[in-house]
Amino acid sequence: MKKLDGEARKAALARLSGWAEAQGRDAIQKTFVFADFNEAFGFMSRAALVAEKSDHHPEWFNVYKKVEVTLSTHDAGGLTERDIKLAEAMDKIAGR
Ligand code: H2B
Repeated sequence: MKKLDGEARKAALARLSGWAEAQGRDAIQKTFVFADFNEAFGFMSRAALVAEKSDHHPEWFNVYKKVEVTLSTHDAGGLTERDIKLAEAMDKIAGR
């Protein structure tokens, strides 16, 4: 999988909303805030199934109703289309 750069990268990032480029590494990040822990963990459970099925996994940190997500393709050493796809799936699962 090829790292996204140039115009392809710009176009890919433009497809997403609420995701920002990480500082100091080639990755994207978003913080999801839910109503409570049950909603947050439900999101994580559904996202985990998508991640496992597509063999592409998030880096994430959960505290109560907040889930901080970082996406990067480790095998490629940076951002690829696989991260954009997972970001879109997570937005859909979270309903935003
Ligand atoms: N997830 C992410 N985010 N990046 C990867 O490069 C990656 C992964 N590689 N999940 C997969 C698993 C790889 O390690 C396995 C062996 O297919």
